[in-house]
Formats: sequence, structure tokens, C-alpha cells
Amino acid sequence: MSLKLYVFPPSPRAFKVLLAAHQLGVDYQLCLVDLTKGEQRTPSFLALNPNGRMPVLDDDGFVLWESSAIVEYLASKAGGAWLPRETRDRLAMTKWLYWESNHWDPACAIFVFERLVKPFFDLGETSESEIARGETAFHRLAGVLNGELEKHRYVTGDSLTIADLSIASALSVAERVNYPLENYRAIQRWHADLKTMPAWTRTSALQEGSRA
Ligand SMILES: N[C@@H](CCC(=O)N[C@@H](CS)C(=O)NCC(=O)O)C(=O)O
Repeated sequence: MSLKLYVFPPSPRAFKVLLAAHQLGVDYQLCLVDLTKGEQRTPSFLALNPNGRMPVLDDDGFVLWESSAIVEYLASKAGGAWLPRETRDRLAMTKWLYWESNHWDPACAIFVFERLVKPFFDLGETSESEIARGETAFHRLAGVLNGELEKHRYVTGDSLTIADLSIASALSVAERVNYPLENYRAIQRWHADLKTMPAWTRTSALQEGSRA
């Protein structure tokens, strides 16, 4: 198979590209980048991504890093309505991919680092001041997302898009990192909805299967 995804499946950022591949029906070969063994720092991996981070896509020599770029590429491979042709329609979706990369992911990453990565790599105690910083950022963003999801079923409207898949991926570890989601009923409804998708189940199985 020519399309390869270099991933560490326990990570929500790996979940994002794997979920997109599964939901969009894009075949791929999974290439494990075991972060517990430092495989992101090997010369062969750094030749693919000089940032030393996964996920990375390699489609027959075309190499992409940054998970949102990978998800967009998968959408272009899948065709159909996954990557809207009309500029305004496309950007109404793309803005959420930027929002996810620039705001949502960094806020969620605080919880993931403090409550998942630290115990996983034995990096010390959870910092309550970091969790407080995460909560401030999270509430500001969750309020925005919840408000949109009160208006329609999915993030951009009544149809599932790659924006939903990207933003929801941080929630793949929601139970374990305990995001403060109690007051966001629309996010809870949307998350529960996405969890019923066979692609979500398949991606979760990969995430769970490679947990230490
Ligand atoms: N903005 C990047 C973030 C990628 C990223 O930070 N990946 C982390 C794991 S979740 C990584 O590979 N870290 C390895 C390291 O920093 O050594 C994306 O969305 O692809």
C-alpha cells in the first residue's frame, strides 16, 4: 500500500488522522512511531519530519506533517463533499481546523500532558497550576464550540465534516484526562453521537490496543 501513516496510536493527534482515514474510507499502512522508545528522533524519521513529531503521512513519496494538513489531504483523496470545492464553503470548515490547531488542541494538550503523558512517562506529579491554566483556556473554547453545537448537529452545520473529526479527537481521551465538560450539554451530545460511528470504534480499538 502506498499511503503510509506514521503514528503513535495512543495519542489524540494520531487518533485524529486515523479517525479521518477510517471515516473517509482511505486505505493506509500504519507505521508505528513508538514515542516511548524515542523513535521520533531516529535519522530516518527526522528525514520525514525534521520537527521530530508524529503524525506524518507519506503517500508514494509525498510527505506531509501537521495533523490538520494530513486530514485535509485525506479529504482530498476521499473526494465527494469531504473537501468542498467552493471557496467559502471550504473555508467555513477550514477555519475550524485552524481553531483546532491553534486553540483547542493546545488547551486540551495541557490536560493530556498533566494527566496522561506525565504518569505514562513517569515525569512527576500533576501540576494543579497547569490544570488551572488549562481550565481557563478550555472553558473559553468549549463555550464557543458548545454554542455552535446548540445551533446545529455538527460543527459547521447539519453534515459531518473533517472539522468534527479533528476537534472531537481530543475527546478520545476525555474519560482519562477529565476535561471540565459538565456544563457543555451540546458538546456531550455531539461527542456521544460521534462515538457511535464505526470509524470511532475502530480508531478507539487501535488507541486502546497500543496503550501501555
Ligand atoms: N501540531 C502538530 C503536533 C504534533 C505533536 O506535537 N506530536 C507529538 C505527540 S502528540 C509528538 O510527536 N511528540 C514527540 C516529541 O515531542 O518528541 C500536529 O498536529 O501534527
